[in-house]
Amino acid sequence: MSRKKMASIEDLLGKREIQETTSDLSDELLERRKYEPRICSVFSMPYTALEETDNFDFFVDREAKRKLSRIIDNKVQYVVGDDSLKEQYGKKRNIGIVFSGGPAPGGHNVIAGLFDAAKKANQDTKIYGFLQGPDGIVENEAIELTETLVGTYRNLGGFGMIRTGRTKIDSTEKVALSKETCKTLGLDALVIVGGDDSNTNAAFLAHEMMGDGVQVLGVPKTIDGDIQVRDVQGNVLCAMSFGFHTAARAFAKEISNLYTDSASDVKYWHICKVMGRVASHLALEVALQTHAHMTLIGEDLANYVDKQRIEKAQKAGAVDYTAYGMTLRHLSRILCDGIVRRAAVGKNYGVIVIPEGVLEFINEIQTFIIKLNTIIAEYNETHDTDFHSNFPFLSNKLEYLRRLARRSREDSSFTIWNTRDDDLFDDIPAFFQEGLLTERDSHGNFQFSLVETDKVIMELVKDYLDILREKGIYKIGIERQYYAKTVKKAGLDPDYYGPILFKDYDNSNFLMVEPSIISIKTLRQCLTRKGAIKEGENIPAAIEKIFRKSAPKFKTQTHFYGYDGRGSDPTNFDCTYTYNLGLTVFSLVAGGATGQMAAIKNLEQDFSKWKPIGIPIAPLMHLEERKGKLTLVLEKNVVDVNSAAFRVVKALREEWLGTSPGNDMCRKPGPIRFAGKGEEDRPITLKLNALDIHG
Ligand code: FBP
Repeated sequence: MSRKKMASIEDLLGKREIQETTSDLSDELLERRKYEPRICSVFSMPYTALEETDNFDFFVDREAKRKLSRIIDNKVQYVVGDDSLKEQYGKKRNIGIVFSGGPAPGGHNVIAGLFDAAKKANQDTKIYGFLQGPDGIVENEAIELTETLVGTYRNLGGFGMIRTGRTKIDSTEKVALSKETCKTLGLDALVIVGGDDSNTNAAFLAHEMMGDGVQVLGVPKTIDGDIQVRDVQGNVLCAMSFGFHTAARAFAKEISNLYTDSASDVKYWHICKVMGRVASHLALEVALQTHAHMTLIGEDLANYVDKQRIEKAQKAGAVDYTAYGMTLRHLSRILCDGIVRRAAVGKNYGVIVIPEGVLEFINEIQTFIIKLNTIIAEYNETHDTDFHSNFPFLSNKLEYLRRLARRSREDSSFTIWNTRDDDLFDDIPAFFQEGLLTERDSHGNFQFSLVETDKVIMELVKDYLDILREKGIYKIGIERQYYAKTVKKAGLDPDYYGPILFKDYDNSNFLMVEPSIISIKTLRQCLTRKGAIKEGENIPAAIEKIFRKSAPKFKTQTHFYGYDGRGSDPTNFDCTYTYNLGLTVFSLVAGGATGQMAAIKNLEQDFSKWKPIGIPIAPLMHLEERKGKLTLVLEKNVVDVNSAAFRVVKALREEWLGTSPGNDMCRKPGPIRFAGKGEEDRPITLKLNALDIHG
C-alpha cells in the first residue's frame, strides 16, 4: 500500500488555512471587539451636565459625618443633556483610572466608555491606566491609554488591560504618595473601579484630595452583586454591581450541564460551591437560572427559627435562645432531608448549590470568625511580626489559642477566647480549623474562598446519612413495575414477597424496603422470620438484587465556580451596562463631581428606562467590624429575604427538589450568547424584583 508523502511541518505552518485556524483571533473575539453597545439616550446629546436632586434621603452615620465632612452633603445627581456648560465639558483633562479588587466582567468597557466620552469631548484629554490596582497609584505606575490598546479589550472579560490588585490606600504615607502621583501626572480626576472597600477608599481620597482640585469618583464593581443602593424609602438607585450577571450565567451554564449529567448517570450528587464572599446573590441567581435541586441561601438560614425547640422550651417555661439561627448540624439535617426524599422516588442523585459565604450566616461559625479576626488583628498590632509568620503551622496557632484560654481562666476580664471557645474549636476538623485561622485579606476580610465550605457541610451530611441508613430511613425507592418484572422473571410471586420486603407495598408506585432490612443479614432474618425461606437456605437472587438496588451509596463530586466566571467575557447586559457606566463617570468628571459613584438607575427595567446618575458615597457608609475594630465602610447588601426574587425561589423550592416520580425541572440557560434573540437582557433576580419595586 503506497502512503501519501507528508508535508513538512514548515509547509503546514505556512498554509493560510492553518494560520487562520490556529490564530488567537477567534471569530467571537473579532465580533466582540467590533461590537458597539447601546447608549442611554442622554449620551446622544453633544454635552451633558449634572442636575442635583433632593428626592433621595439616606441614614447618615455620625462617624461618616465626622470623617467625611467635605463630601457628606453630596446629593444624588442626574446626568442630563445640556450645552450651556459646553466649555467646561470640552476642557482638556488628565484622568486616571484604576481597577481595584477581584476582576469582574465588563471592566474594560468602563474604560472604553470613559475613553470614548473623554476623547469625544476633547481629543487632547489623556487617560492614564494605573497598573495592578491601587499599588499603581501609590507607586505611580501608569500607562497612557491609546485607542489601539482600548480597542484590543472592548467587550472582553478580565481586567487584563491594566490588571488589578487588592491594596488599600489606608495609611497617611500611602495617601501622601497617591497625592504625589496625581500631582506628577497633573490629574484632574481619579476613577476607582471597585467593590465596597474600594469605593470606601474612593470616598476617603475624595475627601483628602478636595483641596488639591483632584476629583475622585467610584464605579461599583463586583461579581458578588452586593453593591446595591437604595435610599431610606427603598427607592432603588443601583440595583446591581457589574459583572454579576456574567458570573452567574457562567456558573449556571456549567451547573445546568452537571444537572443533565447527574440525571443521565444517576449516581452522583454534584456539590457546587459558588462565589460570593458573604452575600448569596450569585447562588440565588444560579437557582433561578438552573432550578438546581437544592440551593442554600445564607441570608435565609440566618433567619431560621426552630419552632419545635421554642415550643418545647415554652412548655418547660423557659426560652431556648439556641432555637434562633441555623447551626451547622441543623443545616446538614435539612440537606439530608432533601437527599432522603429524592432517594425515596428512586433519585439518588442531584445538584446542590452552596454559596461560598454561607458559613458567615451560621451563628457558631460567625462567632469564631469575629473572635479570630480580633485575636489576629490585636496580635499584629501589639507585635512587630505578623500572626501568620509567627505561627506558621496549625499546631502553633492552636497552642496560642490555648494560651489565651488559660489567660481567660486566670483573668476574668479577658473574654475574647475562653475555655468553652477552645473546647468547641477543638471539636472542628483540622482542615476547617486551618480555614478559620487563614490569613485575612488586606481589608481585614475573612477569605471564604480559601475555606472548603462545601467539605465542612458535606462531611456532616455524610455522617448523618450514615445514621439514617442504619435506621433504615435512607433508601432508594424501587419502582413497582421493575420489582414485579424482576421477581416474576425469576419465577417468583411478586405479591407474596412484596408485603414481606416493603413497608408500603399496598399503596405506592415507588416501594420502600422495610426499615429493619439494612443488610443481607437483616434481609435473611426477615425472610426467615416471615417463613419465605428456611433457616440456612439461600436468599432468592432476584430478592437480593432488589434489596441491593434499594441500598443507597452517597457519592459526591465537588466543584467550585468562581474564578472561571470572573474571567468570562461579559454578557450583552454587562457590556452595555459597563460601557454606559464609563460614559456616566466621564459626565461626573465633566460636571465637577467628587466623592460620587457612577450608576445607572432603573437597571432592573427595560433599557429605554435606564438613567445615568451619580450617587454620593459618604452617606452610604456605616461602621463594620474589620481587623477586630469598627471601621467606616460602604455598606454591603445581602439578599433581602422579602424580595420578590427570594420569595419566588422559596415558593418553588419544593418543586425544584423533585421528590415526585418523573422528570425534574432543570432549566438550561445555555452558554453566554453575546448577541442574538436568545440572549437574556438582564439577570432574572432583577426582572423579578422589578415587578415588586418602584423607584
Ligand atoms: P471583589 O469583591 O473584589 O469584587 O471580589 C469578590 C470575589 O470574587 C469573591 O467572590 C471571592 O470571595 C473573592 O473575590 C476571592 O478573592 P481572591 O481573588 O483574592 O481569591
